[in-house]
Amino acid sequence: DAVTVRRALISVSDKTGLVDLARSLAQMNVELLSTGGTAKALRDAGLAVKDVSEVTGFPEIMDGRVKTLHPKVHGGLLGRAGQDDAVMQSLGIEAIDLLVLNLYPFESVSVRPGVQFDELVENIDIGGPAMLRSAAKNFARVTVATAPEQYAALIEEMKNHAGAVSANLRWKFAVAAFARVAQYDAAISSTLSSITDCTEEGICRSVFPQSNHGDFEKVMDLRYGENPHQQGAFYRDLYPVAGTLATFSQLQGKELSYNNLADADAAWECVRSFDAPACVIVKHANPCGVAVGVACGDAYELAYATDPTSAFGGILAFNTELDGATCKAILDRQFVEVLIAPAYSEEALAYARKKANVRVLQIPLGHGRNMMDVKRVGSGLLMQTADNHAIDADALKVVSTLAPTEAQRRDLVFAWRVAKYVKSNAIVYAKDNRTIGIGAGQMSRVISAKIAGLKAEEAGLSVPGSVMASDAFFPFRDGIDAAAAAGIKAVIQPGGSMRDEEVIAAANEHGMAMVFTGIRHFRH
Ligand code: 93A
Repeated sequence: DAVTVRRALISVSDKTGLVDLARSLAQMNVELLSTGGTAKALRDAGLAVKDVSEVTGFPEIMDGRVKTLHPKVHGGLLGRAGQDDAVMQSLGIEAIDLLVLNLYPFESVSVRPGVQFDELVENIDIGGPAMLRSAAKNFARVTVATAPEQYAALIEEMKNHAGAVSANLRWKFAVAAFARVAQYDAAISSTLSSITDCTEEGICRSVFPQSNHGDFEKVMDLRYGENPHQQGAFYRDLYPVAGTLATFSQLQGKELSYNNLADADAAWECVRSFDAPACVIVKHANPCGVAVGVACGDAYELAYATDPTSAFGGILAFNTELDGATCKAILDRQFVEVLIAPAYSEEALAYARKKANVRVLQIPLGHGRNMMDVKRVGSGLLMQTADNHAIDADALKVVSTLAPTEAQRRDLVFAWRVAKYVKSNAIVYAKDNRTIGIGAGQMSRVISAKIAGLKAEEAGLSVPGSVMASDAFFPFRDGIDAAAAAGIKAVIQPGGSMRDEEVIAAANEHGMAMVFTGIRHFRH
């Protein structure tokens, strides 16, 4: 009982993937209806689209507060095939078979520092959830997509069914739509309940909910926790953020463990912070090799070379499709716990199948970031907004006499990106877009620097000419002295120490370039 899609209403705040989706729909002769901003985006892309206001005969009013709240829209979504045909015909209500909608971004606006109360309130979507509910209730006839990650599946389904959508997918999407509305309303209610004082001067609120959202679903029980005597399970947000680990699918391999998932998250978050083809190898929650290349193959070779000993049994993540030759090179050479990539070539999958134990995860690339971090302490929770700061290469402040060269600048940015994912105290030595040595998790920064040098030596990599990133400021000049002795030529660090002057003087003495980021990336 697949239903052919003839007419679609598209109304999206997040315009990711919108044009591609609409183009595919248009190619399948679907008539497109849209609200103001969405219609404009589609017209700008050269697509034919009808305004909802033309359908309703009513303009969008009150700055968009009322645009789709109309019987022509809700009748079009809720009308039952057969049963409601007569009333629809007599009142000129045309059926809408597909609703593509994502809501006003209330959640992300609500955690933005300094957000004003009026803006928060304006981001409470009314028409969106109403339409989601109408479409989802009428899943017997209507398909409802609520997130860009669903578009590919929707289009594939329609292509395979001559423009129709199966009952199974309609049902799955309807359930997801109700979950989305529930989560959205929970976010509104918990945010508003955290506002302690609403005065004319502004609002006094905490970004943290009064109580736990608790909107998680269990994905699976794990064989055990971090250690075999502990029990473990993996839960994900009811509505996982696009691009994050929780959206993975496992294509083959042994059951995932607690540590696999924790390490996979570290590897994936690090690798997807790069635009160019990159490879990240993680061991015990730390990157032990990271490189950017022209393709996944050379990125892997360079990442591996940083620390071949630690790479054994590691978690390997790529931000591009993994090709057959690289997959073969990896699996012929080393033991791998988990492979992660946004896509795999047929040959890569064929090689992987020969090593049936290797866990192969596919995670669609996406720009979404988790907003909140949670850590258990005693019988309490520590909560913070996630460390989603991305380096702005143009905002680096040169503090040394010597300015970094172009190549050093590139390497500094690279090393800084890696350092963000290394446990503190983190020191990363890098050159030519690859790590040379990584010092992680030490209680003293100078020891981390020494470890980075030792690692490089162990791997037979030459440090002279490399750059160094430090996740937090140098409290003393000793870390700089140690790096200089190893041959480091440029340093990136937050700055802000009481002894910055002494540290900068040390850099100048050693003829090093030094830049400050003004941002710290502790990670524990
Ligand atoms: O302000 S609303 O609550 N009133 C409405 O009638 C309405 N209809 C759609 N918000 C409404 N929407 C939302 O507009 C959708 O949920 C979507 O997020 C957004 C798309 O607006 P535009 O197409 O103008 O960018």
